[in-house]
Amino acid sequence: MSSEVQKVALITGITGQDGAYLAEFLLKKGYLVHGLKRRSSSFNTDRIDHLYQDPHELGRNFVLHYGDLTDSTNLIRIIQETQPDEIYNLAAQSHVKVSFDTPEYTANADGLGTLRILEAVRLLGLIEKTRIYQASTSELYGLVQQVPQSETTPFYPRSPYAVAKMYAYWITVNYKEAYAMYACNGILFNHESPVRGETFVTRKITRAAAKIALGLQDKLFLGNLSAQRDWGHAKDYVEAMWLILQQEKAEDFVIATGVTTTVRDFVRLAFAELGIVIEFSGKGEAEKGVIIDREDDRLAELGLNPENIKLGQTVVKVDSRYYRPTEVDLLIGDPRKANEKLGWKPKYSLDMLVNEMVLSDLKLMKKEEYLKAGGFDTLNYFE
Ligand code: NDP
Ligand code: GDR
Repeated sequence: MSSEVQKVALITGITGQDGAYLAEFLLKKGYLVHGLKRRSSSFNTDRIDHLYQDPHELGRNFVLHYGDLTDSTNLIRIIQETQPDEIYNLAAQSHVKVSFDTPEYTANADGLGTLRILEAVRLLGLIEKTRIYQASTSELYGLVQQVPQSETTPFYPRSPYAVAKMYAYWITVNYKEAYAMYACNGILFNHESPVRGETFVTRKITRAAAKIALGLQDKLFLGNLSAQRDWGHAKDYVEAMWLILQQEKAEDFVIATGVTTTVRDFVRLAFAELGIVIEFSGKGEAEKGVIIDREDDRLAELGLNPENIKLGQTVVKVDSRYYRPTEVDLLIGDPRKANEKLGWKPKYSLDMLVNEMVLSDLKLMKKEEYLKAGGFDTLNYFE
């Protein structure tokens, strides 16, 4: 054990994709990790169950607290009790499309929630001690004005989510300037992983591709196939969050790969990983993706039955219900500042990301396939 004092981190949104990767990352670095989780009527800790430590054990370094970003007094109490050296504010209603349905709640949690954290640190006299990371987003750029987007590109948010995050961005800058707080924005472009929420487009695609390959689903319905995103891996991006809080001076950073891909191409890549070749034809709502070829060696390698993959079958269709009232068409990040000042570079390429996500979903869906075929009698197969 080193003689260094153990650092304490508080992660809001610890049950989400990034919270889970960040918690694992900080625990490996020797941190005492506190996490804020919401009360829910069913278990919501799937992504962090492997990190759980029994509260009856002494010397725990992973502790969860019930809380909510809409509840100031709760946040003040938890920050007072935990006295964190670093707060990572990752909690948010993070779905852009859902923010059009729940704009007020999104503003409260994503916008005012950030203010509540900053105010709590200030009121508790922790300005000197506590560094704050705010989960800002490439959605701030919104309507395309220039590419690639960097720290100096103007914002033009295009959803209630992005507008709420814009408030959070500026209140973080303001508290840094007004109170000399160490408070930073990481402007992160899209990042994904096998534990990405199932309704974000990459995961929706990798899950459906696996199900279609196993004959468990016929079609995948998507919205705007032409949207372009700069997709990285969450594992790389949580390392950048940590690096942002280890600098001498608080600064904001863009974290991105610098490569952009259409949703359509992500679909092609995901199916190709399973040995299924897709071609798109048609325009707008009439566009569709059809299986035009099959790689039998790859199917055999993955234990897939070629009979489930029928040439000429339409597997992707457009459903306008997934369109957004206002869309963000093109995101490409310029990560040069992070490369130069943080020494940060992504280790994952898009191909590696797609490979990991597709194979992970194939494994999950195989379990579903066995269950469907054999009921609970097949469960011991997985032991
Ligand atoms: P997720 O949606 O996977 O996780 C969001 C987390 O926030 C969950 O733990 C969720 O809890 C929690 N949460 C939601 N509302 C509240 C609330 N009112 N109070 C307390 N906790 C709440 O998001 P990601 O992990 O993907 O993203 C992390 C952060 O980074 C978010 O702020 C997101 O907006 C931002 N971001 C994400 C990017 C990405 O590509 N992933 C890119 C740029 C920014 P529960 O599990 O109970 O729902
Ligand atoms: P995004 O991610 O809105 O960029 O926000 P999402 O995966 O939801 O959408 C990416 C693009 O794909 C298009 N799309 C679809 N999206 C979804 N969810 N479902 C569909 O069926 C579908 N079809 C096409 C979308 O229109 C969009 O253009 C994510 C979130 O993690 C935010 O919290 C984060 O701030 C940003 O990334 C950076």
